[in-house]
Amino acid sequence: MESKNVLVGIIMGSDSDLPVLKDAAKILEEFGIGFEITIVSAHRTPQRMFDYAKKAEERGLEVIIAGAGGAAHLPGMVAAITNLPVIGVPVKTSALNGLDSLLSIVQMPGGIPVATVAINNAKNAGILAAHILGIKYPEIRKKIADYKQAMKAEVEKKAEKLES
Ligand code: RP5
Repeated sequence: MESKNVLVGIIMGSDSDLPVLKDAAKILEEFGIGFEITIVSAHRTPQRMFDYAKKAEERGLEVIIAGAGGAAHLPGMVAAITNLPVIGVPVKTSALNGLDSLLSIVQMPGGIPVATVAINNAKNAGILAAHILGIKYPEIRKKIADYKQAMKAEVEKKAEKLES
């Protein structure tokens, strides 16, 4: 894999989503996966959203991570336009604690799936993107295996300490 290639597009409805979505960027960086990150609002910039989703594949992106809060239409609308896999990140809101975001992202109609992670769990979105890319890129598969191995070792170490 040419690791410098930008394979993942991270988009969010507002700059207020950045503290959450940056966790996706962080884990992709750890895996050495090229990504881009920007703001694309389904409601405030609908044409920008349409253009982004429409051109994503020809620009070389292979997975899109889309985060939004409240009436979180961005992931679903992007999934409707692109043929790339879309991972949705429900961003926690102050009014309804993110349940609104979760339900509006996860409850997609048949035919247009959005792979939805837990509320605010952009880290898992990044890991899931790596899994998807790992089908094609053995180097990424290896990084996921190493990552899981390290997690396992850490838990076992903590368990041993607790048991002693
Ligand atoms: C959504 O509305 C954004 O994804 C954000 O989570 C929420 C609030 O946006 P701001 O009012 O903070 O810009 O579109």
